[in-house]
Amino acid sequence: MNSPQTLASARPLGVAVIGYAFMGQAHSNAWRTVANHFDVPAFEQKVLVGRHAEAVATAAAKYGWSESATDWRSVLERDDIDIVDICAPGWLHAEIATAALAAGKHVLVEKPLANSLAESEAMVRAAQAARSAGVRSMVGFNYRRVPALALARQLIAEGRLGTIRQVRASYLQDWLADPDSPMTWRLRKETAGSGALGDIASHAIDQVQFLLDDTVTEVSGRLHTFTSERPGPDGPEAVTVDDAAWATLSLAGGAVASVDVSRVALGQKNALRVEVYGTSGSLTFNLENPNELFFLDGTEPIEVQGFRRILVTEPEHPYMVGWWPQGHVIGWEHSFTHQLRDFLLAIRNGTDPSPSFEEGLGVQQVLAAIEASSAAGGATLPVVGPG
Ligand code: SOE
Repeated sequence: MNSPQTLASARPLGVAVIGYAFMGQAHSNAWRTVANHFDVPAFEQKVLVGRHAEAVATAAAKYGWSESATDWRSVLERDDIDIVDICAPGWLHAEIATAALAAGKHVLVEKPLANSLAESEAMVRAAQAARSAGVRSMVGFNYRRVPALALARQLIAEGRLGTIRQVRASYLQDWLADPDSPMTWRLRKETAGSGALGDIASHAIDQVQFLLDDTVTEVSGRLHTFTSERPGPDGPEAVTVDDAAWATLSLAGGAVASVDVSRVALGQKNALRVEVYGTSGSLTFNLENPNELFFLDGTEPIEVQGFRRILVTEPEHPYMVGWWPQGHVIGWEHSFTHQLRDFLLAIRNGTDPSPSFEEGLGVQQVLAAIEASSAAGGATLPVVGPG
């Protein structure tokens, strides 16, 4: 394994992003922004990688990359590339990430970690081997870096809610509500692994574990596909993944959670909602209003108790010191900028960033248990760790 570039070396860290569609654009935007707002180690936006030469060259010029390339393997051979940020679809994560780690590159990979447990386990093994050589790896559950959700975790850790009893997490979208919306790689099991489950329940489950700093031990789940065929380029194609998923979860610390996700919830655009209920307080959040966290302090006299809106825009709030003067709101894309800030600081400080590949695997294990439970008619099943 090659040695990673560390702070001791004088030149800026060289960055490659693989993938230039939605997530490649979101990550590129964060790479373009992060050093304007946070004190991070110097880096250069070297190369954007994609399959179609012309399209990736156009995207690279637009998103601030010095060059573009079509062969990710040759990019991994380059000595001037230190960080590989993988925004390619899930079926490519394991192959690219394990090769990049073996080449001594620090790796950030979009969620979900991979499409299967076997691939996720291989990625964890690669990350562990690389870690001992100082190579860092992280999975991109960007919503951990929404300031309001980071604040929610702090309040829970400080005991402001008492003992957590119950969490409701839902992630509702409607971009597949129209049965005539066309087939994409996200609707084929062999390319996407699963549907709403892997794509957005992964975020909701990660939030439950992140907010409570706890682990899901048992699940009962159900998956459903409402539209089983969609128009493809050569006629109708079978949809082989779920449109929606539901699960109840038990956590090691004694809390219970419900998760429901959908990509056909007409009218819900990108609604990641979280409600946390403890013995002495409650919190609610909706990503469609990302600067707001609602907090109820159950220790106040009952006649003045009520949910209070915290506008999470003060420099005292997580990440906000990097942005505008107090009171100025930020948006969805900032979570990716914060994610890069934390990843780059971990590289500079020689620490392991979170969520690690192990944490990503933990989410995959919960997803796999929900899928197995659904296949078994909703049976309650344990979350099974690696072999
Ligand atoms: C599509 O459902 C999607 O782009 C997810 O893949 C992302 O993780 C989420 O942030 C927004 O919705």
